[in-house]
Amino acid sequence: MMKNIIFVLLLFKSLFCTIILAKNVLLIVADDGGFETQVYGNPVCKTPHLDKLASKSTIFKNAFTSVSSCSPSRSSILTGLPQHQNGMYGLHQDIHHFNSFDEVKSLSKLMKMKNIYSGIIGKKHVGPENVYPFDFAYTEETNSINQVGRNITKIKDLVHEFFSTLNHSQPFFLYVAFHDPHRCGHTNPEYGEFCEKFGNGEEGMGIIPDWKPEHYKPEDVIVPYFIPDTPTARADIAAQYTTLSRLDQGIGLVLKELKEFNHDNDTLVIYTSDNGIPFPSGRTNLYDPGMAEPFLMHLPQQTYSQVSEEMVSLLDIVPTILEWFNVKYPDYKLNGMPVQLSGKSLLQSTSLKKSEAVFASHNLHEVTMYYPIRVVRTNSYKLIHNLNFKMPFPIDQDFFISPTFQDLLNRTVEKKETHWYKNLTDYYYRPEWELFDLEKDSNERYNVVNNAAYHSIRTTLQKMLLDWQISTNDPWICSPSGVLENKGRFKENPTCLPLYNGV
Ligand SMILES: [Ca+2]
Repeated sequence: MMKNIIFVLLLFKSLFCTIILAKNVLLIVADDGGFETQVYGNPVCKTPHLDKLASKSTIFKNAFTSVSSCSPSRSSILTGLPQHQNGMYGLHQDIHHFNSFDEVKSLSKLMKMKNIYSGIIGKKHVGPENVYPFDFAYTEETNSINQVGRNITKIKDLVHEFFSTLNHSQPFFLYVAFHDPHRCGHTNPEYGEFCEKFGNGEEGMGIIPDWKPEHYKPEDVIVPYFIPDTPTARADIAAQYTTLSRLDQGIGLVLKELKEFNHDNDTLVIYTSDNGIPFPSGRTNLYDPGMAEPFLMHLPQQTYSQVSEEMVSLLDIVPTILEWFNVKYPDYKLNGMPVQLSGKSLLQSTSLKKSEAVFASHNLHEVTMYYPIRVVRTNSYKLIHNLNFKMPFPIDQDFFISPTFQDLLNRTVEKKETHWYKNLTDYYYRPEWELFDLEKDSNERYNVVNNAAYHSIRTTLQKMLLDWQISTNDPWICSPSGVLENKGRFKENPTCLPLYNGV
């Protein structure tokens, strides 16, 4: 009896403390970060600060982005809406110029409306400003992206400044968006393929005082199944690891500032990445190397680590943070259609319960790269719909010039062994539908969509995907075999009218 009373008291104390203290959010997002960490099973790449965070976090093993492209993913993280619903169909910068719809109620906008102090440090890459306002902002819009996204001493100082300007009665939402470990050979080749030399103290590289670069030998790196095992790719991965050491040490500095300002016991901390790593089948793809993401969630005063196998989406971040702040998602319409969040809060996710599925939606990356894809993924299966399947899969400028892809191109042209699990022809030309049995084929090698044994699975997944597209007002719902008519006499009954185009 006494034991039970003590247990109830302890439970009450724990809930009470959580209710009183739980008021802030720190969201840390890596740029093109993957699973090159001990916590996700890579013993070579040294990431002690992420490991430390993981030791007191829920480690999600089945977390997925809804789109494997930077701006679209960041817009989805900050709005809880897939790219086809929030309007950020491709990259935001320069000629690409994609933006979310003006009426979208993003997280930072909702935070401002509720008088929660919002800050962004690092890569913003979304717009327009009126949809994504922050009270405290140091981003590529007004600074060098390498300074605010890779110079971890500068990032530490900005986090310090954020906390110094904070009114302590005010809750905060701080979004630290590192630019590491993104490639930089396309824009700043002088710093190496992954900017792994930027700030390393060598002549002409500048110095980041807080960074102690880790170096790796190409022969020591772990080559994932989707990357060709060649000396070139190994050197590329070794550079990526060095940049990851800067990200990891930067995260350590941010968390140290959080502690020094006494917010380590009242802040929900989430760590994830916007999209897959910049290698074949990774970024801009919705195969698992492009879609699966690291995801750690630390609750205030959490002192233990636990693993969750639950299927989670980066679309779940907005519902999670809104529940955390007890903010209701507003009722409103976008382009005349009511808006609902399709994600779920993860605050109750500690019981290892399994969600049915996650969904993904990709349209472009760069403006020239129109290749819409829709995906549903369960624990056991993945169904991919390549809407523009008759077109070769497009390749972005940054990835094109990378050593790994150049090596792959050269080896293919010269008819040499590629040491890759695919060939370029299959990579470029994909069937309209791809279905993978992930329990037997976790590397997504064998498309079973036309296998009669999977007919009912295919039908079920197609129905789930269609339902999600309807619930998220996907304008591509009839593509590629029909045209959606939803105005005039079709207003009350939107219909896909057939094109008879043979698809
Ligand atoms: Ca990215």
